[in-house]
Amino acid sequence: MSDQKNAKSGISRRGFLGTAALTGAAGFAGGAQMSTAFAKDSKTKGQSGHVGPGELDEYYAFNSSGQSGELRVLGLPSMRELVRIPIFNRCSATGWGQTNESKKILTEGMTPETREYLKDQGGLFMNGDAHHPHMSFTDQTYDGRYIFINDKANNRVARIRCDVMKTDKIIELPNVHGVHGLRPQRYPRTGYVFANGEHIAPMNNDGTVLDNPKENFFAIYTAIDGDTMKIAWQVMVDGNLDNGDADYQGKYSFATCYNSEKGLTLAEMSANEQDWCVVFNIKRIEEAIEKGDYKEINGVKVVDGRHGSKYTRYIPVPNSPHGCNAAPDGIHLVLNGKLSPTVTVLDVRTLDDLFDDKIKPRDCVVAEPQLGLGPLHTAFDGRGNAYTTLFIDSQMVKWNIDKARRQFKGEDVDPIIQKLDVHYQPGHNHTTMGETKEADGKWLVSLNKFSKDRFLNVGPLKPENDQLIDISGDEMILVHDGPSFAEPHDMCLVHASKVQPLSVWNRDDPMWEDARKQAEKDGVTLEGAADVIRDGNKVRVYMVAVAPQFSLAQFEVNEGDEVTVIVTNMEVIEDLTHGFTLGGHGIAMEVGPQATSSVTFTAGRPGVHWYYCQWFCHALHMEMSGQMIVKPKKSA
Ligand code: RUQ
Ligand code: CUA
Repeated sequence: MSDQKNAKSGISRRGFLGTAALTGAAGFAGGAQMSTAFAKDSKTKGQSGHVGPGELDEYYAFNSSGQSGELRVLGLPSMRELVRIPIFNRCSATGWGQTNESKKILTEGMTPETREYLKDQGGLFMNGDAHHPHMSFTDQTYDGRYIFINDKANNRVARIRCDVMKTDKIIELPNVHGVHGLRPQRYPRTGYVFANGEHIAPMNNDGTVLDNPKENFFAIYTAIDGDTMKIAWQVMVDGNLDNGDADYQGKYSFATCYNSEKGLTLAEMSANEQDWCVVFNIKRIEEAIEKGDYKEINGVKVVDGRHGSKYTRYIPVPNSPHGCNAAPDGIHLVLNGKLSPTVTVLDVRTLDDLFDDKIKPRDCVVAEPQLGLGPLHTAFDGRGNAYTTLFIDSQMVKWNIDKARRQFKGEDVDPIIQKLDVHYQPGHNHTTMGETKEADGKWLVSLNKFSKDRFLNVGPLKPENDQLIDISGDEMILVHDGPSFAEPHDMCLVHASKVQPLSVWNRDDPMWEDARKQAEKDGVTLEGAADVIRDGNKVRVYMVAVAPQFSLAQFEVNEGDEVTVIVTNMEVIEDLTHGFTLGGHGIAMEVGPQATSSVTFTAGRPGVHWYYCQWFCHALHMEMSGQMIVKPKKSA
């Protein structure tokens, strides 16, 4: 059955197998029997994925959007998209990347070098590659405070406040080239946010060193303080770093490595039969920082964690491992083989002995089941089962961790429970609450990179396909296809009870503290403003928005003035978002209920220009408008 369906994915199969054959990975065997795939008719049984009109979903799905650079919030199981949170992208609707409030967040965590580089190019990165969204933890489960997410493209990590569902911090990581894996510390709380540097480069990448990667190039692992969003420390490692996770005890964190060879070409990168998982000893690294056993590089304390270091251990894993997933039992860590048809399972209870040199790295391996071709990521149901995506086979494989351990010890037992076809080429997968001690084993989402024939043809750029799978029973049942725009990279499935967002902003929110300080200096009260303050050639226009009017129906400035418009929305009821769009000036911003937003621009066009509210807020929404009069230079 799976072969027929996978015939459609011939190109990628060949491509991927080409690599596997090249490296000999296809020959690696963990010893398991391949069980037959069977997919159940989705209508026959299982829990209902239907959420009727007016009903609420049981879970939030925080879905990274890959190269779109934003975070999408869906309801699960309905898979209805609820809101988009701009982060690394420029958002036309909300003015993210244009408002003074968002620009401050986008620029304050930049390195001086980046600020200098962007000086003549608008001052901002306009793109991001948002891969791994994860919620903050307290005591091994989600605490509803923040979502952290990485930007692989421009080396950044962002934090999203779950009370207002807006980004509030973005920092750039010095010394890092491509932030890939990202995970928050689970215990006692977050705590650290761990970020993997994927690409290797010279430590001081200023052009003085350009070659000999084996000697000169490194990858950097970063621990960020999730409360302050300041970098706590970094560790220099051998090889590169792909995905990562943290344990349930707060002692160790992990990263897979796929280019231990430090190669440049594909052949070089995949030459070794084994790469490794790097284990970081958090306490020892903290002691190193305390004792001063680090080098300060570009303002960051960098600990040497290369081979032989007491701060790290390198556990050999076949072959170019990708996903790195800690099981909710608090014991097992699954490393997904990618070019190897296996996953490698570690028992984290062995790690103390490994760091004390009482055992060898491979002694930490307690299972290595052969699952199928292209294992990328694994999710868990809290009942001892694991679900691994098989990219090349286009399948989800359900297997039992305990059985895999017994098989590894030589018992004649097959850990594979079921293989389900998914459509097509799955990357990440995620179970409800599956990365917490409260994993509830209800739903699984397979984030498939290709959709091929599953939807109406929309031309060469096809949607991807996020498939909902019922895992509440003994069998996986495919329930729903969810098309999505580039790229549903990863998601985090959080029970709705963990998140309590506000419906209107608090007036004392720090988001607009700069605007408030400036208003105080100008003798203006934001909450009742209808003021135009001139300060040389700077003009600050303060107004209030209450449906269906702005408190200023007109304001006047001179050509060439630097104009800042500060709008405060004084609605006290939910859903009354206003906006400020200035025609012909490329200016638009969202102003949420009880929020203040501001934007600064140059009045470069003499004449009459209308501004209007772009959020439909009232029967007289069309009338919610006003005029900016720009007096030409000669008459001014
Ligand atoms: S990695 S498809 Cu960027 Cu999340 Cu595995
Ligand atoms: Cu306010 Cu439309």
